[in-house]
Amino acid sequence: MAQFEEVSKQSSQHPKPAGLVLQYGTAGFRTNAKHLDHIMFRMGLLATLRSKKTKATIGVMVTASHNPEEDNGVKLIDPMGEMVTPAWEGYATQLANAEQGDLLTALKDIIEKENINMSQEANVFVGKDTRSSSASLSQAVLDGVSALGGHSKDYGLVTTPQLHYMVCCQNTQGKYGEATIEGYYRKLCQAFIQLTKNASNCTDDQKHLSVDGANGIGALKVREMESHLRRELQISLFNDGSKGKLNHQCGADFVKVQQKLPTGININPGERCCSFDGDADRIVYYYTDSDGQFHLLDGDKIATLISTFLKELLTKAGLDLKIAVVQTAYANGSSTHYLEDTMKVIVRCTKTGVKHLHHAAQEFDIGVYFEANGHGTVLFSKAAEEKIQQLAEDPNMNDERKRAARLLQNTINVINQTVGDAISDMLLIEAILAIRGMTVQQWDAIYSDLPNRQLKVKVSDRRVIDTTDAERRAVSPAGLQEAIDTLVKKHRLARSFVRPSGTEDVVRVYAEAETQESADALAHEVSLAVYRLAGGVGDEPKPL
Ligand code: G16
Repeated sequence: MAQFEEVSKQSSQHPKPAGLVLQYGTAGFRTNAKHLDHIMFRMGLLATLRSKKTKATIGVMVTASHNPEEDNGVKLIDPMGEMVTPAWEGYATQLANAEQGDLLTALKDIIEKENINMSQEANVFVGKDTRSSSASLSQAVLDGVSALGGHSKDYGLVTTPQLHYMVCCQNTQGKYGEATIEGYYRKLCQAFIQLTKNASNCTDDQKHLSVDGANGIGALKVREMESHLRRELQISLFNDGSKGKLNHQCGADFVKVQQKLPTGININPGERCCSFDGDADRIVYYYTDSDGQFHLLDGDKIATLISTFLKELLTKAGLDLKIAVVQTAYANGSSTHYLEDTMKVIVRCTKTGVKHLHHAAQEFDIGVYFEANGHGTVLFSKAAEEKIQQLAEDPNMNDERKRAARLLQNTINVINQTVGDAISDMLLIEAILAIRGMTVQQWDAIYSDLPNRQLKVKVSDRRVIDTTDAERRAVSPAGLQEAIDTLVKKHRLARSFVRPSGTEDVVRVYAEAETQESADALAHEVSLAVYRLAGGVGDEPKPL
C-alpha cells in the first residue's frame, strides 16, 4: 500500500534510537526533548489512526507542561476533548517502542486489532507550547499525520486546554463553541461578563488580579484575551516569558510544592495572585498576610469554593441535582472532611491523572474535579444542562429561581468542560469571588489546611513501587507500606503515601500532620524508607 511506503520513507527522517524505551505516563510521553522526535512522528501516525477509527477529529498537543524547559512531551486528545482512552495509551506505548524496522508491523497490528478502515478520512488538530523544542517536534507530528494521508490543522502556540476545546467544538459541529481561539475567548469572556453583572459594588481593587504566567504559553494567551474582558478583570501579568525561564522558580507546580511565592512577582500583603503552569492547565491562588506569611489556595480550596457556589445556586434554583467532588490522595485531609462533613457533598478519590478524575466526575449530574496541584474543572451531565436551561427559559418561573438558573447557565459557559483550564478556572473563580463579595482571605478561611510536605526521591527504577487503593497504599517493594505505617503512627493527625511519578523520573512522597515540623519530619522519614527499600540513588535524603 502506498500509505505504508510513505510511512517507511518518512519515518527514516524521524528514526528511533535503538533500545530506547519510553512509557505513556500520567499525561502522555514526557522526557528530555532530544529523545522525542520519533515519538512525535509516531503519535502523528497514531492520531491519524484514532481519527479514522472514531471518524472524528483528534488532537495532539506538544508540551511537557510543568516540567523544565529542556523536557518536552505529547498529550493525545480524544473526540470530546477528553484524554485518549487507556486501550489507545497501550497502542501508543507499542508504537513508540517498536524498533525502526518493526514500525510497520506495529502499525498494521493496531489497524488489524481495531479493524480500521484505511480509506476513511482523518483529521488531526495540532498545538504546541512555547518550549524551544516544540516547533520541530510539532512538525514531526504533522509529518506523521501526512505520511498516513491525514489532514491536519496546526493551531500553533496554544494552551493545552485550548486545543482540547477546539477538538470538542469541531466534533460537536460548533455546538460546544466555535473552533477558533477568538471563539474561545468570546464564549468564556462573555459568560464571565454576564456573571459579574451579578456582583454589586465591585471596586477596582476587587477586580484586580496578579497572574504568574510561568514564562509560558498561558502568559501569551492572557495578553491575547485581555481586551475581551472589558476591564471587568484587570490583570497584572508577571513571568510573561520576556526574560525568565519556563517554570523556573515560578508557575503553579513550583508554588504548590515549595509553598512560597514565585520569583519575578511583586505583590502587596493581602493581594490576590494566581500561578499557571507551563501549558496553562493548572492554577493555584495565594496571598501573603501582613506578617509576610504565605497562604496557598490550591486545587482543594478551588474545588470547595466552586462546589459551595454551585450548591447554593442549585438550592436557589430548586433543582435536585447530584453534585460530587472528585479528588486524589494528595487532597488535604481538611478539605475532604470539610466537603463531606460540613458541606455534605459526595467525595470520591481516584488515582492521580485528570483522565481518572474526569471519568469519575462523569458519573454525577455535576462533577467538580480538582487535583490538589490545581488541575481540574467541572462537568455537567447533558440532563443537568437541559434541566437548567428549561428552568432559565420557563415563563412561569419566579424571578429568584430563574436568576439562579441563569447564573448556572453562565457558569456552564465560562467553564471549559473538556479538561482543567487555568484561564477558564481563573475566570470562574474571579466571578464567584465578585458575586459573593468575598476576599481571598475569606475564601482561605473556609477551612484550614493540615500542614503538609511533598518531596521527590530518586531511585534506579521507579517502577519497583506499585500502589493500590487510589495510590494510598504501596504493595511493593516488600516492607515499604509497613515502614510507612509505623512512621505515620509517630505523628498526630498524620497521613503519608508514596507513588512513582508519571511525568518525572522520581518517586513522589506526600505527608501531612498536625504541625509543619511534624509533616516535614514525616516526609523526610518516609523518603528515607523509599531510598532504602526502593533502590535510592545519589545521596540519602537530608532532613528539611
Ligand atoms: C500531569 C497530569 C496531572 C498530574 C501531574 C503530575 O500534569 O495531567 O493530572 O497530577 O501530571 O503527575 P505525576 O505525579 O504522575 O508526575 P501536567 O500539568 O504536568 O500535565
